[in-house]
This record gives sequence, C-alpha cells and structure tokens, in this order.
Amino acid sequence: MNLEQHLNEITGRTYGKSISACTHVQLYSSILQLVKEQSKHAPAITGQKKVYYISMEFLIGKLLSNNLINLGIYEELNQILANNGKSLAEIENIEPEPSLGNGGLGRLAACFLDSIATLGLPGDGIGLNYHFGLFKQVFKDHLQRAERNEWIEKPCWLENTGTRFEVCFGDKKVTSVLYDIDVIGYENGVNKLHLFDLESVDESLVKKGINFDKTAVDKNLTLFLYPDDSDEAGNLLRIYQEYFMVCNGAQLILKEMKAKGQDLHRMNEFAAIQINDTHPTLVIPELIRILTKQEGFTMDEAIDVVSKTCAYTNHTILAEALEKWPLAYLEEVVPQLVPIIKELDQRVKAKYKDAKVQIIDKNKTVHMAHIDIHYGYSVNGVAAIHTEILKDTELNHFYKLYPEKFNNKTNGITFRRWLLSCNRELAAFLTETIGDGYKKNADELEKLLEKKDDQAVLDKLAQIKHEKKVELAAYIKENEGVELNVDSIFDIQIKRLHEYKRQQMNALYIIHKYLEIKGGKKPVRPLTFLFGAKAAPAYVIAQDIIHLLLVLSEIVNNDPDVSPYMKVVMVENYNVTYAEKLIPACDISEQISLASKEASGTGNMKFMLNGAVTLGTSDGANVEIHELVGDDNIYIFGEKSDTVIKHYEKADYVSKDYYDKSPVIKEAVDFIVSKQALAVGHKENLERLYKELLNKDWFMTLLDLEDYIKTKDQAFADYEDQQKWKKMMLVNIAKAGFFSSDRTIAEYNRDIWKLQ
Ligand code: 26Q
Repeated sequence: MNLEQHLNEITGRTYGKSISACTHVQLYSSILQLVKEQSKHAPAITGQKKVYYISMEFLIGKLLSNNLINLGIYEELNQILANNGKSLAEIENIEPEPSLGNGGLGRLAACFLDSIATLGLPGDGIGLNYHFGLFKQVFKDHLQRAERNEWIEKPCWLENTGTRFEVCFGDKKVTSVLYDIDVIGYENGVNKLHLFDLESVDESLVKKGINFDKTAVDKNLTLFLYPDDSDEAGNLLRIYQEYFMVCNGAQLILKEMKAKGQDLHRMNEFAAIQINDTHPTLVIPELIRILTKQEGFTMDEAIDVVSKTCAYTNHTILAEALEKWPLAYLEEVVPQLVPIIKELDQRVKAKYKDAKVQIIDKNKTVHMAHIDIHYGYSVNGVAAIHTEILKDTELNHFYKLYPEKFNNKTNGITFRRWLLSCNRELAAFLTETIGDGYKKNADELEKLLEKKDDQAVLDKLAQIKHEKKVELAAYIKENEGVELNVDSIFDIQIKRLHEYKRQQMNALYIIHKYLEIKGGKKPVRPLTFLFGAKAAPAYVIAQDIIHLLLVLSEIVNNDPDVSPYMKVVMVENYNVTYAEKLIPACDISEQISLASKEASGTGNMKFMLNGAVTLGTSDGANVEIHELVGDDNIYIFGEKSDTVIKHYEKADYVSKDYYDKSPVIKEAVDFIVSKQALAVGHKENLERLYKELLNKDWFMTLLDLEDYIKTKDQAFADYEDQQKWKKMMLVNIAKAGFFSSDRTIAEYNRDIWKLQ
C-alpha cells in the first residue's frame, strides 16, 4: 500500500470518505493515525544499556509536521494533499500545542529526545501528563492574565499503555496511569516519552482561570505545571508532583530491567538516569528505598549502585533558583523518604566537615542539588562559561571534593524542528547549495563558507529572510492586529520574562529611540521591536515589565509622529508554535542577560541557525557563538561575568549612580512614570518598576544600558550595508552546526551514559 492508499484507507475506515471529501479536521485526525501506524514499522532501538531522561518538563510543541519530517514522508504527503485540494499547512494549524514546559529547560528535554532517537540510542523520557500544562497568557488592560491551556483532545498523540503503579504519600495512596508518546527519530527508530497521570485526576476542580483547590492532592496532582517561580502555597503541591513522577519513574525503570532479566545489583551497566535540574532529585532516595525495602539490598549496596546510575544537569546559577525544601515539607509529603535522606546526610557529615556541602543544613533545609552531587556520578553545566562558573564559584566546594564528576555539555537544538520544519525554504536552499549531508551531519553547514562571495547565494539568503518577514507580518496582523513594515529591521527578544534576562533594558532602549524620534532624529530605516514572554503569575516585577512593554507598544504604535519609523509588539501567549514563526523572520537576536546569569540560552542558537545576527552579552552560549563567528559577525556589549561577579561580592553596584551620571539613562528611566506613560498604564505597576530600577536593580540594567544603546545603534547602522549584512547572515548559518543537539547528545553518550 502506498502512502496515498494508506491515508485513503484510514479516512475510509474512520469517516467513510476519500481524502478529497474530508474536512481539514478529519484529515488532521487521519494523518495523526497514519503517523502512529507508520511509526510501528520504524526499526526498534535496542541495546544492553538505556538512558532515562527524567524531567518535570518536556516542551515538545506540536508534533505533526516534525513526525512527518522524521518519517521522511512530509513532502510526499504535502503533494498528495495538494493533489486532493487540501493544505497541509492549514491541517497543521488544527493541532493544539501541549504546554508541558516553562521554557529553555523543557524545550531542551524535547530536543534531546529527538536527538537520542535520531542517533539510534536507546533512551526514553519520563515526565508528567499535565492536563492544562503551563497557563495560556492573555492580555487585558495591558496586564497578563492566566488561563488554562486545554490541549488534550481526542484523538491525540497520547497512548494509554494500561500500565498502572501505586504511589504512597505516607499513608495516602494514589494510582497512576501511564501514557506514552512515540518519539520518532529522523530517518531512524522510535523511543518513548512516558508521561504519568493520576488515575483519580478531576478537571472539574479548576474554577476560574487557573485557580483550584490545592489541598485535594488525589484530584489535582497532574492538573497544572508549576511556573518557574511560584508562590508559597504551591510548594507542597510541587513536592507531591516531584515525588509522584520519580516514584513512578523508578518503578518503571526497575520493571523494565527485570523484564529484560537484568541484575539490579549491576543496574549501572543497564541504565543511566539523567536528572534534569534538581526537580527529579528524589529519584535517588526513592530508588534506594525500593532497593533496600523490596529488593533485599543493604544500604551500602543500594547507595553504591544508585550513585553509579544517576547523573545531574544543572541549569542555573541563580542562588534563589536552586531548590531547597524545609525538611518539614518532606516529612509531610514523603515521610518514607526522610530516613533515607537523613542517612545520606549523615554519611556526608561523617566524611566532610565543610557545612556548605551538607544535605540538611542547620536550619533543617534540604538542599536538593547536594543530594545529586554527592550521590550521582556526573555533574554538568550547559555551556562552557556556565560550567566554569559552577566550578569556580557556585559549586566550588563540591568541585574541590569531586573534580572528576564535573563536565560541560554545551546545549544544542534539534535542526529538524528549528530548521527543516520551521524554515523549509532555507533548508531547501541549503540542500541546493551544499547538498543534504548537513541534515545528518550538522558540521557540513560550514561548506556554506565557500559561498561567502557568491552574490547569488547572498541574495537568496536575503530573499528568504524577506519572505519569512512577510509571512510573520501576515500572522501578526491576524493575531495581534498590528501592521508591520516588512522592510523594517526585525529586532526580536523572545524568552521567559525574568529580570536577569533584562527585557527592561530593551524597553529602556525603545523609550530612548521614541524620544529621539520625537525630538526629530529619525532612524534611517524603520525599526520593529518584537517581544514574546510569559511571566510567572507570582513574580510581581516581571508582571510590571510586561505592563511597561504593553504600555510602550500602545504609545509608540499610536503616535503618528513615531509609528511610521518604529513599531513595538508584544505577542500574546508566546509558545513553541509562535517561536517557529518568529525565529526565521528575525534580523537581530536579542540575548542581553546580565553576564554570568544565563546558564546557556538556546533561543540564541535557533536565531543564529536561521540567519539572524546576535546582539548580546558575554553570557551563556553567546560566548561560544562569539568564538565561532568571530568579532565581525556578532554584536557583543556590556560588562563581563568576572566584573559582574565582583560587583555582587563587593555589593558595590549602585544603580542610582548610573542614573545620576547619565542624562540619557535618566530621561529613559523617568519616562516610565511620565504623565504620558501614566495616562496609558497603571500607576501602581509603573511606579513599582521605576523604584525597583532606581533603588535596587539587582540585575544591573543601568550598568550596561549606555553600551547597549551604542552597540544596538551600530548594528542598525550596519544593516544599511546590505552586502556586509548578508555575509554576516551566511557566516552565522554556516557556523551553527556546533549547536546541533545531535552533537550535544553524542557528547552526553560519550562522557556520561556510555551506551553501546
Ligand atoms: C522550581 C521549583 C518550583 C517550581 C518551579 C521550579 C522551576 C521550574 C522551571 C525552576 C526552574 C525552571 C526552568 C529553568 C530553565 O528553563 N532554565 C534554562 O535552562 C536552559 C536549558 O539548559 C538554559 O539554556 C537557560 O539558560 C536556563 O535559564
């Protein structure tokens, strides 16, 4: 049966219709079924040892087009549908996006699963099946409101496996249900993403927006994903979720090993468990508990084998983001683990006198990362500079104890989603120009460098960028109601809203530009500033920054003196699908975090791959991008991480000094509480943000503002030298190969997992 016959057979079987007689909704269901049936024929991935990537988040995005690409049937199906008068692009729009992650960490996990399957490595994901995931963002009255994101519908990618486990919280017992999603490798085999759900989950618990009864754990456990900075009330529930995941995960891993007849005493020869940040840390004491209580292991044996199986990835150096839980919380949620955690702590205290490496500190607070580092065999950071900072400062006390455990794994992104799927035009042109070897071996993108002086190639890259800007403009017109000038420079900052990422610095630049234009200084070419960001609902200043951005867009876009030269748009409900539309259309990629604070960033890599030029600080993976493309193909500004770290050590940064010293800074900051801004926005939000910047500015916005303005103006000026700009685009694409997650996963496997 060929592909068309197969699809016709499915539409016939399901709807009694041929392809051409089906609606797009019916075709969406039918193609989903087609993918499920075709993936059954993909080769199984097997091997003696398997990796389990355990994570509270898998931000997988829509799956239809990626699965079609990975099965190698996208083009053929596209043609079949077109021949039947149907549009695959429109069918793709029907799929809801699951929001099973906050941002970078969750999206990284999804890219990793794609690469693990693509490299043919045995490896599954383990996570939770949140019914409403992360909230859906809506703007009302220039403020963010949170609503539930309903993404589970029939049919969907989830397959009920029928597997159930029991999970105890002290004497409370609940039952889980396991759903699987196929992870289809690119022209390779299939692995699984295992998502556990609560059998007794009750969606009707959710009242208005995202509010629900947080105490009814047996009903609410898998309703929502916690935002990355939550309120107190949510903390207990977060621990319930974490334990629910790891208890199920541990049972699944042991069950699979037993089914294969593998000796649990040699667990580390058959399994590697990669712990994605501290969120799944409880898997360590949970495995030890099961092995000692149910499998006849001595404590020494259990600790030994678990420590040789578990590896930890750190994604942050923000002290406030390192998970610490009061022991009392753990006593309430998982009393059965407390004796084990105390035992692990006792062993540390017996061996090391340094209080900084204790698991349970003198305030009876449990430091999750410390469990991972003492009782795991690998600790990795996610970009070169990040790992160095971990070793030198944040985790220096541990580095001194276990230098051999520390290693770097610079993040990567899957080129299937972030090039082949989101920018088919660019992918096709690359294939035409350098062959399609780059699809399997990303380093081959460097072949593009040979075309640096080929005018036809340079022009075509610029032409594709322009087409993508036209497509994005149409989408934004429809979704945000704003008209964009496709000949303007598209400057884009999309990422979670956090003070350290400094969207507020970009806002201050926009104010500066607005005032310049009002004063008669017009930019040579119109400018378009695009933002996308969700803020944790309990993160007050982040909400205020969103408010400022929305107020600015209202002021700028409606000012007839200014709007022909400049537009500001904050897109609503920024998510993976939106990223796939924004990134290919970008000219300037904003990566402006305070140096030392962004562990890696992965958006920076996606933009580069799609021919945008980075405007960024020496932070995270920007440093590696800079090394690869050289000074001439990137805009780097701001203080370096060592200077920033010294400011924190000496506590000598005073934002007010910068405000007093610089009329440009003063004018921009004052605008936040100007009559003009207050006429549009809310006094409470704007004043709070103004005071924060002036009196605290913990992430040193004003420190780098002048250099930022200067460097950004230079980038805009350079854009007018189109020949130069096109070459910069080319070099960025050509050098992006290093950031393929295939490379990252090959390194994890070589250094940590050691699968055959
Ligand atoms: C913790 C406790 C309670 C509730 C929520 C959380 C929580 C949830 C999510 C804490 C942190 C996160 C997410 C962190 C994250 O996305 N980090 C990013 O990871 C990327 C992948 O390595 C990096 O590129 C980014 O630099 C890093 O910020």
